[in-house]
Order: sequence, then C-alpha cells, then structure tokens
Amino acid sequence: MSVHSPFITTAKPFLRALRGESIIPPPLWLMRQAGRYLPEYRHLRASGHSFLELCYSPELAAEVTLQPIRRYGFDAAILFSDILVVPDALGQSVTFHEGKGPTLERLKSKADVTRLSLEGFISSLAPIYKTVQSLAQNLSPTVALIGFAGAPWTVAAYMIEGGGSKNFFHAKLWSLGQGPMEQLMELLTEATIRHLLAQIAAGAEAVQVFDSWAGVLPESEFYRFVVKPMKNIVERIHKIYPNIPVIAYPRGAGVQYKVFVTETGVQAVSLDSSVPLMWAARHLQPHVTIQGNLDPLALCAGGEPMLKRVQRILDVLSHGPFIFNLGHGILPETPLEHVAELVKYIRLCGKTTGGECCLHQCG
Ligand code: 1CP
Repeated sequence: MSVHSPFITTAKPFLRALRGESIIPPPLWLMRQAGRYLPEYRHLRASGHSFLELCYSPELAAEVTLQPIRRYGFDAAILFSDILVVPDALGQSVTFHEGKGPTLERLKSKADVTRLSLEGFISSLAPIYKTVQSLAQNLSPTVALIGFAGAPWTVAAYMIEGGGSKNFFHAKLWSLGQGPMEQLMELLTEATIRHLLAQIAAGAEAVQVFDSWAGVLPESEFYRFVVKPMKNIVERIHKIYPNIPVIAYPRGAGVQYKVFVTETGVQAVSLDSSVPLMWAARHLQPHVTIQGNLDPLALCAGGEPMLKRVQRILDVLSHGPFIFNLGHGILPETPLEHVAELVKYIRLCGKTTGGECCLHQCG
C-alpha cells in the first residue's frame, strides 16, 4: 500500500480504512446512495430538470450528493454525476430517459472515434469540478468526499453499443479486433485520468473507478482492457497525488479479482455480491482494503434475511481493512426504512466481530 503515508492523519474513518486500518465498526456508504430510491431526489427530478442538467448544475448536484448523508449519516459522500459525462464531454451525444437508462449515438467506425476530442474536455466538465469544490468546503469533518469515473472498458461498451446491452455484441467484437478498440481505449484512458485528476484538484479525497462490465470479458481481453488501463490510471494519479486512494470496482471479475489487485496497484477493491467472503479475506484483504458486498436484493428484502447476511460480512471481513457497501448499486425499489435498519445495525452490531452475532441484543 504505497500511498499509505504514516505522516497523514485524518479523523475520517473511510479514509483511515483506505489507508489500511481495520476500523470497528467499519465505515459505511452505498453505491448509488444518491438517486431514485430517495423521495427528495425524485421530487427534485420531477421539478423539470433533466438528469444531465442535474449533473451539470453545481448547486443541484451538490444538493443531491448531500441528500443521503443528511438522511442516513454515511461516512462518505459520492459526487452526484454519471460515468457517461465523459463521452458527452468528448463530443458523443448522450441522453437519459427516465426509467429507461441512457442512449448514446452509437460509435460505428474509426471516423466516429476520430471525431471525438479531448479539446475542451475539461472545460465542458468544469461545472462538475465546481460541485466538487463546493462539497469539499461544506462537508462535515468526519465525512469523506469520493470522486469517480467509469473505467475505459465499461464506458467504451456504452459508447459502442449506444446504451446498455445484454450481451455486448458490438463491444466484444471490437475487443477482438473488429473495430478501432485500441484507439478508443487510449482516448478513454487519457480522458478518465484527466477527469479524475481534476476532481482531486477540486477536493475529492478518494476516487472510485467503476468497471461494471469487466466480468463479460474472457481472460486475455480482461487483462488488456481492464487490468492494463487501470494500472495506467493508478500510476498517473499517484505520480501527482501519491496519497489519494484509488478504489476499483471490476464487477464480475471472479477469481480475476486477484490478478487485478496485484497488478493494478489500487488501494481498495469493491466486491460484487458473488465473491465468496472467505476467499476475499484470504486472497485480497492482505493486499488491499475490501469494500462490499451485500446483495442489493437483500437490502430490498430487509429484516432478518438482510441482517444475517450483513453479520456474516462483518464476521469475515472486519478483521482487516474494510468498508461496508453493497455488491452493486442500491435498487430504486429499496424501502427507506431498510436502509435505516442497515445503518443502525452496522453502527451498533459492527462493534462486535468474530461470530458473536448480536442480531437480537443490539436492536
Ligand atoms: O450516489 C451515487 O452513486 C450517484 C452518482 C452515480 C454514479 C456513481 C450515478 C447517478 N451513476 C453512477 C455510476 C454509473 N452510471 C455506473 C457504474 C455503477 C453501476 O454499475 O451501477 C453505470 C454503469 C452508469 C450508467 C447509468 N447511468 C445507468 C445504467 C444503465 C444500464 O446499463 O443499466 C443508468 C440508469 C444511469 C442514470 C443514472 N445515473 C445516476 C442516477 C441517479 C441515474 C438515474 C437517473 C434518473 O433517471 O434520474
């Protein structure tokens, strides 16, 4: 953990965990914690703002970022934005339809990739950095601020498919040489690095890189398009900001989480819900901080089925550096009281680890 400097002290439990400390109870935040499950977000969205308008309005984006912090007191706030602001700022048209997800003007040829440009990229994203700046100035002293970006492969997949996809037919063909994949990956890696550096310059204290579709690639393409770009991103960030922790989320990587961790130099990995806990404790946690990995459906279910799974995660992972989170984003259908129940449980019962489930004593 090369960025874990002994000279830096912080009162923020989230940052301490990222620097390698085991913290009891563990710090907690949830992927997609700002968004459609919150009535205050839906209210703002219903007042006529498009999703991208929210992302590019510093005042509104800061407000949405803070909504889940006010309601639940999480240990970290993640900037309200989206991974697809990068293609938008590179010149590809991106629109979001409520309830349907994003639509992009599909990349079909080398000429389409060549038309994209880094010129003006950072100035197009300037409102986002302004949001980060205002959040950094106004967050409470115990809450950390996370900046983020999509990883090049996942963003490329949306750009090539023109939106979400079931099988990533076109993107995978590009990865096998039937499209200008190297050119697109090079552009996206550079754009991702610049976008993350600008968020850090504006006050982000850690960054998370979302590779939500890493798991659809076979071994050799996983190495070329997931591991290699991530290693490059970590190196470039640490050249300028050696103490900023990088968290990666290579969803669906399975046993390849191990090579990902040892090769990329990240400080933390976010685990999807399919990763076995004992395997992660044994093979990953000695090298990096672990984040995760409650199934978002267990949070939807709530009650004892959720709490039993939460306790098992605490029992297995709280002995090393660990941040509690979900295995994927919170679902819009999630009842608010289940999130409150989860937070209360982690704060109270996360204090005991090692198999002493206090399901009925602390509640
Ligand atoms: O609290 C937060 O996390 C809010 C900030 C945030 C983040 C980190 C949003 C807001 N999106 C993301 C990341 C993101 N966006 C990912 C990576 C994480 C993941 O796998 O969930 C991905 C793949 C996207 C792309 C995207 N944007 C989708 C998924 C499309 C698909 O393939 O299914 C969707 C639905 C969006 C829109 C979006 N982004 C964020 C919100 C709140 C919304 C809903 C917009 C709305 O209708 O109001």
